[in-house]
Amino acid sequence: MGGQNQIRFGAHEHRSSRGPAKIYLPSGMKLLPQLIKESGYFTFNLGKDDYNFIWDHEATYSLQQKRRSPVPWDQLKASQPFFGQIQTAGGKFPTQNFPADRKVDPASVTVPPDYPQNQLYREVVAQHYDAIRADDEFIGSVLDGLKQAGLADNTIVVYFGDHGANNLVRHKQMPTEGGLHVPFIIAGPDPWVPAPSVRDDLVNLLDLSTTTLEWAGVTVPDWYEGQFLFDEVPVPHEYVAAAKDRLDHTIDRVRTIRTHRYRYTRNYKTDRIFLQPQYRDSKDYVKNLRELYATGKLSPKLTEIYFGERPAEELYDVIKDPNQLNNLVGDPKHAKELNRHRELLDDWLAKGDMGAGEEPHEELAFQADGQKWGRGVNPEYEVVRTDSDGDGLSDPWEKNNGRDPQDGKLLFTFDCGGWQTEGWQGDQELGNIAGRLGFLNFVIADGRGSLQRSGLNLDPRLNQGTFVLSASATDKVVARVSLSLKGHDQPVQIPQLEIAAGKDCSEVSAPMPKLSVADGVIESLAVEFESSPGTTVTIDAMEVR
Ligand SMILES: [Ca+2]
Ligand SMILES: [Ca+2]
Ligand SMILES: [Ca+2]
Repeated sequence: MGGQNQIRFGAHEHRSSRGPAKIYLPSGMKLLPQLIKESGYFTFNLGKDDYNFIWDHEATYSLQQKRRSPVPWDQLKASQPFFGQIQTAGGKFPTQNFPADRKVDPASVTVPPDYPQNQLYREVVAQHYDAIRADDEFIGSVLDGLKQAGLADNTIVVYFGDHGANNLVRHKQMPTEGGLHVPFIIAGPDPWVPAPSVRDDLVNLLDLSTTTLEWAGVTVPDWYEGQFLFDEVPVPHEYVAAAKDRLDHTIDRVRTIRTHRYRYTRNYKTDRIFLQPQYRDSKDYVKNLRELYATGKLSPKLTEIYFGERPAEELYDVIKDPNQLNNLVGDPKHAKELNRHRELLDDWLAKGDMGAGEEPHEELAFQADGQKWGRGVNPEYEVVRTDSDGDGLSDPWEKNNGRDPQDGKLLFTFDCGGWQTEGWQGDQELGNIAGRLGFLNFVIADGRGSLQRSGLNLDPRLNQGTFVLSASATDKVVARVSLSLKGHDQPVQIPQLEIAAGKDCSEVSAPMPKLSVADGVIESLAVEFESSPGTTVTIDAMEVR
C-alpha cells in the first residue's frame, strides 16, 4: 500500500493505531490507491483494510465496501478507468458447509514434515485445500462478472496471497517459506501483460506496487522499493526481504531474506521460543502441539522448531529443504553463504529499520491486556505493569501464568514461552541462557559463570525455609546462591549446592538464612557456578519452600 517495506515508515507493528498511540504516514507519503485516484482513476476496496496507521479514507478510495461481494459491476462499468482490490477470504474461507462430496479426504493429503503426522493435522491440511477451492470458486465468480460487464478484455487481474495456510502455525504470521512464499498470478491483455508464462525469479509484492503505477502511467515516487516486473531488460532481484514484529499481543522481532537458493533469518528476541503464546492458543492444532511437547511425544525435530532455544540466526537451503528443517548456521560448508547473506540483510536494513526499539508505553499498555486476541506475556509488557508482591514478575503476568500475584514468594520456573528467562541474565560467556520451553540452559565454557536476577522487592519473612534448585548438568557443578539485601553492601550466602552429573533434573536444596524485616528486602539474587570446562547446565526451577 505504501510502496515501501513496513519497517521503513513505522508501520511494522500489527494492529497499531487502534489505541491512544497513533502512527501517521511520513509527510508527503501517499498510499498507492491515492496516487492512482489523483491521476483520474476510480479506486475501490471491497472487504477488509486493516492498515496499521492512520490514513485518509476519502483521498484513498472512491468507493469502500465492508463486504467483498457483491461486486458493484454497473458502477465499475460507468467509472472507468478503475483500480480496485477485492479481499478474498483465501485460507480463511469457512468450509463447514462445503458439500461433503467436494471436501478433500484427510487421508489423501500430505502433512508437511514440520508438523505432527497425525489425523488432526491431516484435517487441518485438508481443510486448507477446501478453503482454496472455495476461494477459487469466488475468483471464478469475479472473472465471470468481469466478462458479463464487458470489462474482461481491458482489465488486468492480479491474484496474490498475504500469507500461507491460515491454520498452520509455521505459515501465517511467520517469516518462513510457508508464510512468505505466496501465490502470485497476473492475467491481462497484451502488451500490459506478456504472453502466458511462468517465471521463477524472485518477486517481492512491493514490485506489484511499482508495476501497478507503471501500468497506470503514474510516476513512481522515489520512496518506492519495488521494481517494474515487465521492464524491457529485467534485472532479477538478488534477494527479497521481510520483517516480523509484534503480531496481535505477541512481541517478536525477525528479519529475513530469501535468495534464489537460501533463506537467511535473524531472530532478535532469543529469550522466547518460536511457538510463543499467541492468538491461536485455543485452537486444537496449537493445543495438540503443546500437549505432545508436554507429554514428551513430540519428535526431537519438532521440539527444536517449536519449543527449542530460539537460534539467533537461521540459514536453510530452501531448494533442498523448503520446509526449513535443517538450520545450516554452524555448518562450515555453508560459512561463505552465511556471510554473504548476513551482508545482504545488513544492506537491506541499512536503508532504515524503525523496529529497532520498543513501542511507546501507552501502546504497550493498550496491547498488553483486554484485547480479544489475548493477553501479553512478553517482558516488554512488564514496564507498564505492577508487581505487587516483589517477586520480579508483574501481577497480570503472574495471573496469565497461573501464579499467585500476592504470595511474595521467590519462584522461577521458566515455563512461559513468551519469556523463557523470567528476567534472569547470565554472564556474556554463557551466551543465550534461554533453553527449550520450561528450562534455562547454558554451557560453562571455562568452568565459571554466574546468573543474576535483579528487580526484586521480596519480604524476607515470606521467604523463610528452604531454597530449592531443580537442575541437571553434564558434569558435577557447584552452585553458590547469594541474596542482596536493601541497604547492605555484602550479599548473604546460602550454603552451597551440588548438582550431580545426570540427564534428568533433580532437586538440591539448602536452608534460607534467617532474616527479619529489619535486614531489608531481597533486591536481587545471584548464582555462581563452578564446574569442569564445557559443562552444560539445565535449570528447571528455583524457589523457596
Ligand atoms: Ca509478582
Ligand atoms: Ca507471586
Ligand atoms: Ca521449568
